[in-house]
Amino acid sequence: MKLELIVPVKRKQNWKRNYQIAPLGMMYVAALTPPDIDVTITDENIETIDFDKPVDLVGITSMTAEINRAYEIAGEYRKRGVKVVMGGIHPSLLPDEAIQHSDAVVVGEAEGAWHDVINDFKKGRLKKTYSSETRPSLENMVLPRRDIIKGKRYLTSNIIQTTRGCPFSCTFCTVTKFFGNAYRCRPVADVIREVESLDGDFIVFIDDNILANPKRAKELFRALIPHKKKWVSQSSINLARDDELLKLAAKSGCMGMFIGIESFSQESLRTIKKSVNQGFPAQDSIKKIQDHGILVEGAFIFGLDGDNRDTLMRTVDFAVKMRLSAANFFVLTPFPGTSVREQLEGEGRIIEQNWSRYNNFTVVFKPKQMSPEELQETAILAKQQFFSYPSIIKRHFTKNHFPPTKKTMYSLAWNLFRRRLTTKRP
Ligand code: B12
Ligand code: SF4
Repeated sequence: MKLELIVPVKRKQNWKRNYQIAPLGMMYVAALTPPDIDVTITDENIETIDFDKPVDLVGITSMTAEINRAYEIAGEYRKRGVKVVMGGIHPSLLPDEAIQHSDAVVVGEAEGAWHDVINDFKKGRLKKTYSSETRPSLENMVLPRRDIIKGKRYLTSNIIQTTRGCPFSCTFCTVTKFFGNAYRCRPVADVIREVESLDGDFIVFIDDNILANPKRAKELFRALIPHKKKWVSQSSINLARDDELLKLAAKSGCMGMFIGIESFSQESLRTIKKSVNQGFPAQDSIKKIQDHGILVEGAFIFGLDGDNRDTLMRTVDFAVKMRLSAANFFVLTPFPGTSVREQLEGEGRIIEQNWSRYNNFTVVFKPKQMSPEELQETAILAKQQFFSYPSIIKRHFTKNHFPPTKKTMYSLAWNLFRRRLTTKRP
């Protein structure tokens, strides 16, 4: 039996090729597939789908922004008589929609559900939906199938997930809805075994917040030290509030953290329930993390009810002043399943239902203090200003940072790449 797993991309973006990371979710689904099945992964980020390749079953993953393309792909296969199973974030949030375009939908994590799909398919009795009865344990997980992806075409395939779920419930975020409020951690020994199985010394830990349980994070960082890896991840800003944690992160090879700063307004943080950021000035925390040699890439949300053009452009000035190594000015996006969607829907403020515009760049709702057009222009201007040459120079070269370190040079290369994208409209 031949199984084809597909990662859709809504439009060809060749510039992205060498900056893509390998698709971990599909590498897990492949690893969960019984060994008698011949499984391949086709990732549209780096290759073209051959719809006429003979396959028995197709699995498609999708975030919201890619879902229209995912449905298109499903249609092509179904036209050829091939059964299609959909899974991942968007189909899990809206299974009733996804089943209109597929033969079965896996709601939630594949562990605990995928075996039933395969067994039922083999018996010719696919059900419409599948899901694991309980949240899968992260002990003794299978190792993602890195051997079947075209590893050399990615920036890296050393992607590891060490935790799932998030104890916080920020109103705009899908993570808690999908992976749950309980913070599940893989045993540190399992993670280290996976680290040891990798080639190369650079790792991306794609956890949503690698240190939501500081005791466990310290254990992980201590165990990483002897392996002398360089790594990046995502964390909450309270990394700065625990000196031991911060020192261990740096010592274990942390080069940079992607941190959701979201807003410098305490009132806005309150309305989006970003409790972990409240009550501490972000600037002190950022400085402290940077002083430990860890680069900070910040994420901000544009379009909160307290935002206007001036406050947003002040955010950009601030991000430059704080010498963030990079910044993302995401437009608030009411993804399905989030409480911000419920709120904006209730207030009749959603103006766009086309999922492909739900990409964190396009304005799909009516902001409170601006027109949608003004918010759109401000978000574009913010990127252009932040990635302008004067800003890049100011953020990377100071008297204290001379001569530039290898880390600074990586950050510089990342900024020059990001700069090329600032002229592109969504
Ligand atoms: C890495 C990542 C990316 C990478 C993806 C690269 C790659 N090759 O994977 C990049 C940087 C490209 C990216 C981009 C974006 N992302 Co993103 N991303 C993530 C992140 C942090 C991790 C994804 C991951 O690997 N998870 C781990 C794997 C194991 O989980 P998984 O993919 O869900 O797979 C499991 C199940 O879903 C299931 N499954 C998945 N697919 C399938 C398919 C089948 C057939 C089956 C049976 C099962 C199944 O099985 C897997 C094992 O259990 C998630 C957050 C998260 N926790 O998932 C956000 C997340 C998916 N991203 C999100 C968003 C919003 C975006 C962007 C719009 C903007 C942004 N914030 O950058 C863009 C969208 C892209 C676009 N074209 O516009 C949202 C999605 C919201 C939504 N409703 O779509 C998330 C959830 C973050 C959040 N805070 O809400 N992202
Ligand atoms: S934004 Fe970050 S802290 Fe908030 S719920 Fe999502 S993953 Fe958790």
